[in-house]
Amino acid sequence: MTSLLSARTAAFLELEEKYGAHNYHPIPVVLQKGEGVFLWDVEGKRYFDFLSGYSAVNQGHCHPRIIRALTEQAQHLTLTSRAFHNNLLGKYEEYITRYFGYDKVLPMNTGVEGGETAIKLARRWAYTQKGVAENKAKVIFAEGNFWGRTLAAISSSTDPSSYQGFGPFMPGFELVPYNDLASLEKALQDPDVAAFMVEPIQGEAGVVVPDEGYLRGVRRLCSEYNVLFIADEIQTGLARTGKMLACDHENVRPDILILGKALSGGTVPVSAVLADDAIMLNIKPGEHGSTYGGNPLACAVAMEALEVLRDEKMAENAEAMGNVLREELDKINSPFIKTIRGKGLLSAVVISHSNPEASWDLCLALKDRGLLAKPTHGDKIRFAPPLLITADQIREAVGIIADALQTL
Ligand code: PXG
Repeated sequence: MTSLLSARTAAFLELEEKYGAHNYHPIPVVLQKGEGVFLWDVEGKRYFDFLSGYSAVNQGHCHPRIIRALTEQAQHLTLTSRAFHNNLLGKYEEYITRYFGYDKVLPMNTGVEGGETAIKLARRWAYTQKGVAENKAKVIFAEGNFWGRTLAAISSSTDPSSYQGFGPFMPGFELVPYNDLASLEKALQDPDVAAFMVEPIQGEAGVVVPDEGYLRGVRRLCSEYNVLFIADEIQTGLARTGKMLACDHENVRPDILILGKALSGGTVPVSAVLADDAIMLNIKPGEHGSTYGGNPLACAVAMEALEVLRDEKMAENAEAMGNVLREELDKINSPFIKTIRGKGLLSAVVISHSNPEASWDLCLALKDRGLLAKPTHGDKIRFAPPLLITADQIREAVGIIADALQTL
């Protein structure tokens, strides 16, 4: 099924098709404006945003405070590189380490760089602190993980569309099933293991929520076997699941915490790796970094983005509105909804239909009715609106979803 496109929209699509690499398959909508929970296309049509830039826009589109911080700082200083100091880096480092309760932060840009940084920290810690022999360190990942597109990230992937045809792969990576503490314990018994890197809820895999107690179990096992627990909270963190961090649901503190996406409220790429001195100080000057990491524009924006989350009680709203969303979705009487799952405002429905294209078709029907969402892994559709959404807006959006399901 294809929805009818105007000549105007088609022209934008053709331009991308002709001049851009074909590495994405977007929903055919061309957006030009965003405000809060809404997006507008080039025809002026308004949509509920139920993706939030894969959770980069938790604070809502063009949040006025974040945009003010961005534009004000942009008029003074945007980048110096780390060859010199800048007047915001220390202030930001103090702010974010106090906010999350770690000794130190290492600032990067994209989420995947945060993951790479965490793994380098863990390997270095294994060699200098744990006593693993040079080049022998192992990092364990969970099957179904997604942490980006670099060669290291795809080396831990179990999704052929991520890794196939891009080998050879990074050595020293091993996999265990997600949500399986017995398998994890077996893997951690190997004395060469430096770290276990895991998403508290698997986002890209389709919002896979582990059993209650899994994260506490991971914490206990990592401590018992002297292995670092790396939490990839790039998609789950920053109030998305109803707590500031998804790890907070089980009151566990990872040894290394990776943040990204909403750390800039959807403005510029900002990621951060947080850890205590015993881990962080093993990397010395010249051994890691990035041209844009810690730039003053990013520092100004990240502080405001974090402040907004707290001031506007976005974690609390995500918790309350997530419950409303799943209650309302539960009321829809459709044979095509197989499962509804999630935590806070990170939700997904699993579609069951004889047509393998049903989820895609449903997203087109949603688009036609004014709601934007995207399928992941065929049959799953993530519903993750900005965290300032209201109960009335959720009811209106679920009305659209119920109506669109009728077209299948
Ligand atoms: N960790 C998690 C849990 C993620 O969801 C990353 C790391 C990587 O972040 P960067 O900023 O490097 O993309 C993600 C990214 C996409 C795409 O189009 C990315 C994500 C989800 C869906 C699509 O690459 N998450």
